[in-house]
Amino acid sequence: MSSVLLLNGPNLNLLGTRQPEVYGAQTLGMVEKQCEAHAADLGVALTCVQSNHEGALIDAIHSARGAHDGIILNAGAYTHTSIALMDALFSVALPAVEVHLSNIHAREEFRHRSYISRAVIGQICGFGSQGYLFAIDALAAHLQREAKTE
Ligand code: CA2
Repeated sequence: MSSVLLLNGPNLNLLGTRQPEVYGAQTLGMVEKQCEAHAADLGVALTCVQSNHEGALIDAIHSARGAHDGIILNAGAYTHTSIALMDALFSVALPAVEVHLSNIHAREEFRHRSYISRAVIGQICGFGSQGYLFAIDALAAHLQREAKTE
């Protein structure tokens, strides 16, 4: 059984409470429950963590090394600013998938740049909370391919 860390960054604890037209109506708890069920169907153990603090997100990424096989990350607004989060992802060298609820490329210019993208195997954005399920599929398939070639 493989193990994946699902990490959500700043303000994503507010999901379902404001701006449902942009971020959907589901709470983070609902999204995490769906993700856990979907992962379990694929034989993946999912651990969900959310923090509003950059350092705590970095610590969680560091702790993933040796504890998890891969990372799914929605870094929120840190996506567009945090070289430190990008460096943390590079430092653990785990396969990671970047997720955004909204299509960041169709929004304001400042959301088009992602530092996270440089350190991940792929980015999924614009599909709302379903994007997390796509990310689980993509990462599970990647880990299976990796296991076969080992
Ligand atoms: O689309 C995404 O998932 C984002 O990562 C969400 C971030 C935003 O800064 C990124 O550009 C794109 C913002 C998360 C804010 O979440 C809220 C949820 C509900 C109510 C208010 C904010």
